[in-house]
Amino acid sequence: MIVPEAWRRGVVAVIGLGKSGVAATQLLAREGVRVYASDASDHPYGGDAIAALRALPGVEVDVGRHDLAKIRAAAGVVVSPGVPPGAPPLAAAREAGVPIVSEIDLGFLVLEPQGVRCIAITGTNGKTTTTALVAHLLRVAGLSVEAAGNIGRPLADIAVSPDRYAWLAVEVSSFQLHDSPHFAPAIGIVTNLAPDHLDRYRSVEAYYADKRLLFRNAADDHVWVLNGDDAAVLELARSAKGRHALFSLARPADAWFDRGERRLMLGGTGLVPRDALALIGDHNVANALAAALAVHEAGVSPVLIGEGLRSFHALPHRLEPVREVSGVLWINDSKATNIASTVVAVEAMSRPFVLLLGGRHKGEPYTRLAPLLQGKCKLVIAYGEAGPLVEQDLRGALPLEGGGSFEDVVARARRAAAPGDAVLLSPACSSYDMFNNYEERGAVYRRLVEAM
Ligand code: UMA
Repeated sequence: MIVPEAWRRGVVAVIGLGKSGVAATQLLAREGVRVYASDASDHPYGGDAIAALRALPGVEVDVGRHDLAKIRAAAGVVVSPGVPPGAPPLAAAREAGVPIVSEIDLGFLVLEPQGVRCIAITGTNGKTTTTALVAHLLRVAGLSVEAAGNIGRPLADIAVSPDRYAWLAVEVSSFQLHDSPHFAPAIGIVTNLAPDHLDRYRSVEAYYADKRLLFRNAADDHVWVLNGDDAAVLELARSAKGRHALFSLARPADAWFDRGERRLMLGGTGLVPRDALALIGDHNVANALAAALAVHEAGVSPVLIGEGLRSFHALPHRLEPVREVSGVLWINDSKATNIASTVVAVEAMSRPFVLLLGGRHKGEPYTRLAPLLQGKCKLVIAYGEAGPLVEQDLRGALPLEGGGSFEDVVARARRAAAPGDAVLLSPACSSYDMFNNYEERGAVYRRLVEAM
């Protein structure tokens, strides 16, 4: 493994003890590096896994605080994606000149010499579905592959396990790209770009600048799979070395949607009819085209790609049809934590619907939704911390109600929906005012719907 020599002489500070910090600590300890692992919270995301870290030789665990003196004295810092760059432990490390790398960078440093090849997937929306599609298509083609990164399994966790893969489909968020100077995927996908995470970035440009770091180690033999319909994506990649391959819903491209024939195409070759893809909405056709193009670049034939596309199903919490109750289709899109995702969901709807909108506000106005909802959406139920803001932005544009508890919100939706309608949970907000994360929000929604 390529651990910097200085790290072996000193102590490495791991900041944040969620999944990423736990895996990074395990990996460093295995390599004989001494670790100071800390988390500001009394209840770190890592939960029970943290107790086991204390038993590892050379590992000191601090929960409920970061000892800034120890961090300043460290030989290096490994940071979790959820820790903002301005957080005190990182500011202290920077001030003291301690090099900071992300957990994903550490994982990549270890895995690359083993010959693993990465397909990295980034963009604002569709990353997780596209990552799952890439992994599924490679698996159907008989290749050994694992999905990793933001989708759930840290790269450091793969590096620590004895499992070996030929390929990794790595979902990378802008947070993960931030301190990743060594990350160099063979193939990269950018699904699309839209404003997001304005609670963490001071501007959209700052957010896009982190996304551009995908190309920081671009080389002539790399391939970039880009959304040909998204000017911001093309601009982001403009000067990146390597081959640029485009997918499009609007016109013939390397991968494209033939709308007349309703068929997904790879150049001149048909892959599958649209109806053979079990995913709702045009945006998912774009995700499928991106994944198809990337795995084709990895050597998979169009016939096997077609087979994989036919057998793929929607991921939980992403425009996931839960159940039809008395003619009403309940859809769980809890993963929609920004306006752009909710726009995508609304555009994919083919029935009249009740929309559940709210949670913790992330900085963007909701006014943009009004013209899209008019005529399609029967009622908006505005709830959670963002409820009053949603009401303020959409009042007068369409029927609107405020909601109380999440149970109350679901009960109101049930009363308002008629046979032939849908109820769409696509909140455009984060979940942290009422839940631990969007998965929990989606799971509670599913439970309430299943109990009807
Ligand atoms: N913390 C500190 N000090 C601070 C700030 C936070 O100690 O100053 C601690 C928190 O108390 C917490 C820990 O840091 O215990 C959390 O770290 P984390 O948020 O990085 O959590 P992980 O469990 O390591 O999960 C991360 C990703 N989380 C985020 O980017 C916020 C997961 O993506 C990812 O699946 C996982 O690594 C494995 O790679 C989640 C996510 O929400 C799904 N991603 C965002 C998104 O998709 O929109 C980017």
